[in-house]
Amino acid sequence: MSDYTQMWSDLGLDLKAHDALLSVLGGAYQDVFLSQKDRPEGMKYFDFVMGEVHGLRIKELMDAKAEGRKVVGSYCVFVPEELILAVDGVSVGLCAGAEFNFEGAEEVLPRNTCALIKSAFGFKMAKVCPYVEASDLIVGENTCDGKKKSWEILAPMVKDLYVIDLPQMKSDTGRELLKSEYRKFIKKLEESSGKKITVESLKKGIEITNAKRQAVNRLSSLRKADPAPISGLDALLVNQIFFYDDPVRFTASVNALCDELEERVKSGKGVFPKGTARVIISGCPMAVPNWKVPAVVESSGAVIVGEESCVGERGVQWLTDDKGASVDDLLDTITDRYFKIDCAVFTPNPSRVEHVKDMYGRLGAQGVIHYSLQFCQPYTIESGPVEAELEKTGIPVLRLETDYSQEDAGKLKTRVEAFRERIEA
Ligand code: BJ8
Repeated sequence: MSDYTQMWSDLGLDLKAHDALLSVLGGAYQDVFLSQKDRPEGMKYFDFVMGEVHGLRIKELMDAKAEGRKVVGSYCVFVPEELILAVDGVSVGLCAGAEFNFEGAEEVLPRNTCALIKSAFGFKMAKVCPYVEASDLIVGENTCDGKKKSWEILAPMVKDLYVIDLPQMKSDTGRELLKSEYRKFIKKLEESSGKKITVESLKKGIEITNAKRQAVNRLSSLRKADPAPISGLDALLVNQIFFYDDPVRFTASVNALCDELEERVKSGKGVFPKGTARVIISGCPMAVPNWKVPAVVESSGAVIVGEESCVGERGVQWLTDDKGASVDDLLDTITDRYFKIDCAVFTPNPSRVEHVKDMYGRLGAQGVIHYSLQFCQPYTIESGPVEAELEKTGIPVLRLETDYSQEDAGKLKTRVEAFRERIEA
């Protein structure tokens, strides 16, 4: 990696804490990813991106800012990338997946806040996240109570925080609320960037975002092969990088990876032996570098063949229709697309379990691991009915509730191994 010390210092990072973070991450990456066998050649690009995730990619963001483009950071797949691209902005994900500076986060948040929120605060307060510091605008959204209330605490810590209100029910009034919030968000983006959204710029944003989703969906569908042509860990990594990389370059790299995987499928080559127990993970999103559960699963003799998650199919399964003669027409198609997202913050939320059933059949899975973060009420509460409904239709389910610490890794492994034995039997 080149020397980015000056850039990090200019961004206001705490260089000592940042070095400590990078060294832990580098070690974890080596252990979890680079030690895997028979990885596709196409993963080299994603290894490179991860190696430069705080380096070259941040330099690109700084270059974009110097050209007058705005960097917009967000924490949820309800924030439409199409709109950010339509003002020539750069969209970056800010969710964090490491137990870092939780003691700092717990000075301003209750201890019983989910790790995803605590991690975002821990990173911000320790000044170790160049993405947060590079963002000209940060977008929060009213989803779970934890996020909703923590925006009030985050607001004074960042340059410009904008919060999108979201419906909680899939009703006509809910859809109207979403559309009017997206309309207000357009206004905010236009003010912040000084650029007006036009039909052409919005169609371009839709095209780029759809292409990215299509590439990731192509990758998902290749995972139905037995033997699996790619590990669940590597597929998750691609889904995580989705939120950071340049979208056009990312799309090309995923498609190149898929070309290689198609050849693997044709020749029957895989990363695990044919007949390895196949599972789907369903639940809370896993942000970089949250790799604990997939690493446990794939070191326990099972392979992950799909993620029903916002860092996975829930975030990309629908495309946005690009037909419309006005910005308002296109805002309707964007609203229609995002209103389908079946996050557990909605009540009721029946389509999520239907999606898991569909994935189970389509990807030839033998079991579902439901993953909730401790203190995440929406997913933890929904896990009971999801388990009951899946088991009723003969789908074996293992429910896991965990956090970002490594302390329970051994216990999780024992439970996953027992589950693998159950589905193999
Ligand atoms: S659309 S899943 S990205 S809200 S884990 S912070 S829910 S207490 S992340 Fe999410 Fe958008 Fe929904 Fe997807 Fe709250 Fe749960 Fe924490 Fe969570």
